[in-house]
Amino acid sequence: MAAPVQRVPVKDPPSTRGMVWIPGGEARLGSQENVPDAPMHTVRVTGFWMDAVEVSNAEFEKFTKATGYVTDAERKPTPEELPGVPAELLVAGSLVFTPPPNAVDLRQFWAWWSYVPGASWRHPKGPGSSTVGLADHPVVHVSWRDAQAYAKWAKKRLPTEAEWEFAARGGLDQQRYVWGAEPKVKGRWPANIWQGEFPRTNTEEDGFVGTAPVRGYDPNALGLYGMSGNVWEWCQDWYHPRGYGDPKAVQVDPLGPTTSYDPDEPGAKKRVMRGGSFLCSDVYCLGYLPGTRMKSTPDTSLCHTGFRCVVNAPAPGAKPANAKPASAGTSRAGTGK
Ligand SMILES: [Ca+2]
Repeated sequence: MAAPVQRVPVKDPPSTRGMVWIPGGEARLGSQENVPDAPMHTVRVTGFWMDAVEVSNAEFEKFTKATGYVTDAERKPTPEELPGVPAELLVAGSLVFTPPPNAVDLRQFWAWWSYVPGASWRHPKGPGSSTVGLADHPVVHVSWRDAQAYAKWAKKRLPTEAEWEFAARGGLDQQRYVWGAEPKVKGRWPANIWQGEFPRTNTEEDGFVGTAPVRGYDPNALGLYGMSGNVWEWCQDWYHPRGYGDPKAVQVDPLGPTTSYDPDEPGAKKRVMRGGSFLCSDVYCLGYLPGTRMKSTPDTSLCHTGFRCVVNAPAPGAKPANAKPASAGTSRAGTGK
């Protein structure tokens, strides 16, 4: 029997405007696709609030205007951050998806990823591009560190990986998709992923080649939009292929492993990303399914990665926790690591 979660009063609870209450409970999480790093396991999660949508360009702009924050992609890397890299190559930029001109082996991911100097959340495709017309699209080219900075400013935090998947499944038990068992709903794609021959031909059946508006598709059963496809979302956890612990034990509000390991790149410590992106399809990337995982270093930014936040605050209708100590909130170290 797992230890009960310690409850502490929440003083001055944060605003939950634009957020959805995720009732706590127990669920089977993990991939049904026999993905080695995501075995099925049982998690018990305390209720929390989650942003209904991914953080949009408009919301991120409010943050940068209020704080003057400069993202990792906008900042020239130092020689200490990238030892051994020639000085002329130390330029601000980010990773942009570029369809290759010729057929490629799907293992050669470098064939469609380019480090583009000047690419950032303000210039998603590089110099000359902008976010005009994309105010309600998810912000991209934000690193885990950038997401942490935003969350701190917003008095929120990044979700744990368990919270993210628990919320994405929305009470549907072990379903392949966040909307159920079938790939389409009433003949339509319920999420922004990739249709066509990856990575060269996007037939845009779902309406979008790149990002879609944060409310571009129907929400899941809990009222969360975009929990499948569109952009990957940073979680606070370190990535480790065995990060779920004992699959036979019930994990209570797990915070993830205390260190990171990626067998594909053993020297790099990485954070978890969830939910997949507009580049996902069953041919290339199952990341848009609720149980599958991705990882990247905390300073990496990409054109298909954003985030959303969560907070611990009293449940809807609960009495203020500072008046009655048992109503809500947990002792979890929820500010990230
Ligand atoms: Ca699409």
